[in-house]
Amino acid sequence: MTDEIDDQDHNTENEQRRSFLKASVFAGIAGTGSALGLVPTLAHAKSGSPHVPPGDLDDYYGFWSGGHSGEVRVLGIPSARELKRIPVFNYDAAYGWGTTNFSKSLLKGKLSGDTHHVHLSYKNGTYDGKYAFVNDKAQARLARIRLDMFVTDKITDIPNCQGTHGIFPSRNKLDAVYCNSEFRNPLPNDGRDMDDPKKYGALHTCIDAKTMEVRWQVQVDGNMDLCATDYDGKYSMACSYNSEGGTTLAEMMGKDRDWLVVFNLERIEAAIKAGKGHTIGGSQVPVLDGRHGSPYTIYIPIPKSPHGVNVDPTGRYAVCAGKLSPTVSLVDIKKLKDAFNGRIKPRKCVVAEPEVGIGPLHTAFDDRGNAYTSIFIDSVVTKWNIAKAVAGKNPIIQKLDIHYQVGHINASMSETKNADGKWVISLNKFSKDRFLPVGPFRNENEQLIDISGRKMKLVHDTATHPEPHDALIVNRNLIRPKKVWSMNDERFAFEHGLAKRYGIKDLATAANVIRDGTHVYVFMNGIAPSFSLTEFRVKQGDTVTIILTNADKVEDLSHGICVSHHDINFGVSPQEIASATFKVNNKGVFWYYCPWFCHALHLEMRGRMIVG
Ligand code: CUK
Ligand code: CUA
Repeated sequence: MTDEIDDQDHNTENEQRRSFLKASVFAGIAGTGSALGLVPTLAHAKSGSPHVPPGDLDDYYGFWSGGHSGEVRVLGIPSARELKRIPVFNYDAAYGWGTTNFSKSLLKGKLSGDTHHVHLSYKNGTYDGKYAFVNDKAQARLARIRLDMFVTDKITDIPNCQGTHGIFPSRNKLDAVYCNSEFRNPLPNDGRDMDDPKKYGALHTCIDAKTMEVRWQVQVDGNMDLCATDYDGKYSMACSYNSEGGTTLAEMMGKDRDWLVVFNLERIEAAIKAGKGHTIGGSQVPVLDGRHGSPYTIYIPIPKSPHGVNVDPTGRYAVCAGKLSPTVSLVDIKKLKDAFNGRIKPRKCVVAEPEVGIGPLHTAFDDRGNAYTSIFIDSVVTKWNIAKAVAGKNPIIQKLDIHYQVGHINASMSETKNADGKWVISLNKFSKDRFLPVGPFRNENEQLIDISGRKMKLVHDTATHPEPHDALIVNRNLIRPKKVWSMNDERFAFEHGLAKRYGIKDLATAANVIRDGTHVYVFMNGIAPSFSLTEFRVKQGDTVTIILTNADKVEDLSHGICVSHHDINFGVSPQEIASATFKVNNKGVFWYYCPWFCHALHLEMRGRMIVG
């Protein structure tokens, strides 16, 4: 291994174009690259092919956050084919998310969210295949997705917080999910202290991964960004900028160092158990004061406005990127105990601080002791060696150009003990000239990099709908989704409750219209290619609840119901039960039909709602 930086990707033409793009980012006018009429001319490496031939399956599941779309996406890797969009905080007509009574009970009237970070539940340092968790930065929520069915099953409102950003689950067992609030706000936020930002606060929140209930919160100095846990269940960590406590950009960039905040979970749990928490406003969640000087936290100084914290697969090091400093700080997790006991200064936990490029953000790992850091302003991925950095040697192995302005990066299985060093995904914020132009709002460009050899090789560009922030690449053997629902699933409790109340014995064969005052309950099934009711009659002004069961048991045979002019549209997959409730305001005939192509006579799968 040599210490030289690999220059093979820096040909002259490429350099000129990149210099322009870099300058434009500094000047805040990124996005004008195509005005120069530049044509992509890079010759891509051809080996490590991402091609998955027709009929073959991918080796990995990719879990992508969907950013301001509010969803989570599933891709196959290495093909980068999009397999599914799982609605979480957003409206989605295909699945009826935002329409069905179940989804409405979770969304509580909100139809937008901002998902940044998706992480899966763990057992013994690797994925247990049970759940995915994702944050909503817009409305301070955490959602859970069931991976047996790839559906959202819980959404938790996080009290006292705004800008819930970094999240990370426990890595030793299914226990907790830790959530950082990025914005500081008055505590409680009820009209007090509005013009006194010094009194604002940000909270680190612990949510029970099994019940999704909020267990406790710890108030910190500064505001937090990304989150990571260790592998032993002892610590959670948050990179923290704005140690200044400012409210404007200039104020937030005043200091040369901010922090990595480390939370001592054992001490926090003990204090909560001993009843030491206080409550804020109307929330019942116990809160501890973890600001400077508390036994619950340490603040490790990190240059400068750090962004991103990632723990390597050995569990020994946390890597915290500088963002406004060209460095990454390597924190030795073994030293945290001494820092908590006051035997060493927190800063002594930093065992190396190599320069990796301008604007470092996030770091992923292979199985050979190497780290891959995304460098936003330089538009490169820097490969560097952890052991060399700790030994004080030049750790840089290669800098690979990406296109353009990478935010998150991740490697296959990088956030587990079983990192496998096969692929890196670079989630680039600007695509500029890489795809056919589609108007002023552009897709993003996500680039697949083969990291199996000594040199990284760029092998694939993928346009994605804006804006994924983060992604996981998970060995497919760890995920075991089912193909058909069980009609007894707890998800259908509401519909079973209605059936019981109105004496419906079997939802799979139901064909009943039951009036209860001005509320009409319509129980029907779908079996390709027909509904069990080809018509039902209601009165103008009624409220109608349709309870639809897909009685087919055949894999991939979905139905659904769309009621013309009533904004009702939802799907039911095999053996699934769902319901939706709506008002009928106008007399007339309204066709309902099955919106999922289910049969040669799918178009005939319809009926009439007659409103008299
Ligand atoms: S943040 Cu987006 S690039 Cu929300 Cu993970 Cu760093
Ligand atoms: Cu059922 Cu189309």
